[in-house]
Amino acid sequence: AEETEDYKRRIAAALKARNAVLVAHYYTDPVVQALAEETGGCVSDSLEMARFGRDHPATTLVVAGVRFMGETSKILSPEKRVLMPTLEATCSLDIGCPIDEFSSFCDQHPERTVVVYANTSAAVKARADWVVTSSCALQIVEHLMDRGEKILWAPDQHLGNYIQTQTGADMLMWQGSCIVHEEFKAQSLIDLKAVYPEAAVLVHPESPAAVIELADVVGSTSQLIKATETLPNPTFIVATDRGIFYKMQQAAPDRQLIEAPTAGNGATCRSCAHCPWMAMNTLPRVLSSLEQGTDEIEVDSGLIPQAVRPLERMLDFTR
Ligand code: CIZ
Ligand code: SF4
Repeated sequence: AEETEDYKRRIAAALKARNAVLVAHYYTDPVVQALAEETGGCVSDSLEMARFGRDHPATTLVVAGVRFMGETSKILSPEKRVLMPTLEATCSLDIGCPIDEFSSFCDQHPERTVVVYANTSAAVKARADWVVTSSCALQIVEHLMDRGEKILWAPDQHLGNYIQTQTGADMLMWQGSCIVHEEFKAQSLIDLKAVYPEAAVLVHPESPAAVIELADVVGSTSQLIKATETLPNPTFIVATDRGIFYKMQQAAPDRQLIEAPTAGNGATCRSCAHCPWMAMNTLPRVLSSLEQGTDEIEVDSGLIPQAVRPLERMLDFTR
């Protein structure tokens, strides 16, 4: 604990000395989220992280999250220095959607509007017409449907299927998935619901359809946090990364929060409700990145003008 406080003090001082601000995702370690709050940074979802970083006057952004979040910040603020605790923090959705294959998929369907989730590389964004996050995907797809557009969707198949079910949009789907959310198990969730009949089930739409069907609320991270503030239930069963409990506890301190089950029938899961890449964002890495500038995000300057357009479209749409 003393060591933690020491790191926090040193990081706070280094942020100030370098005109830097810490932006953390809801899935990072609670200690990192608390530090971002205490030092005037922000804790949020990927949409608000992007907006905060762009609008903040600091000249260096320290993005505690995964690589696509750092890249998005750099694309929106190419004049700022963007550091990450480690450049090794990536995402299975990003890995599962390599630009060459994605680009030929797009080439095969030139009549479709290309909508990609924020969890993608800069190169994939540069190939897209729209970028969305789970907090605005539904509205943006509805908007495109109203204009009669057919959609090519990538990379998360579960979020894509959920949106297609909700809107009836014509969506051709890339088959990616999140290794954290795909582990939630419907049958175990039914069993857990029976133990806590008064609980509301909160589900992130990167989860499988059978899990989404059991939800009282389906939503992005910010929408699920909001639900813990507004719903009357004494207990919430939560199907998303457990890092989110930090903000849920702040929002609803008197409620019981339970992780949705990840291992059905005694099987073991690979990631058990916590993203292994988000977990790489430790205090020592935040400090060394700041002090040594080792893990700086670079985005090919040729990609930036292309990649910024679908991102700004999203930010304007959700303003
Ligand atoms: O699963 C993720 O990486 C999410 C939910 C990102 C975000 O905040 O949109
Ligand atoms: Fe990617 Fe899933 Fe980790 Fe989010 S939780 S960064 S979608 S692997």
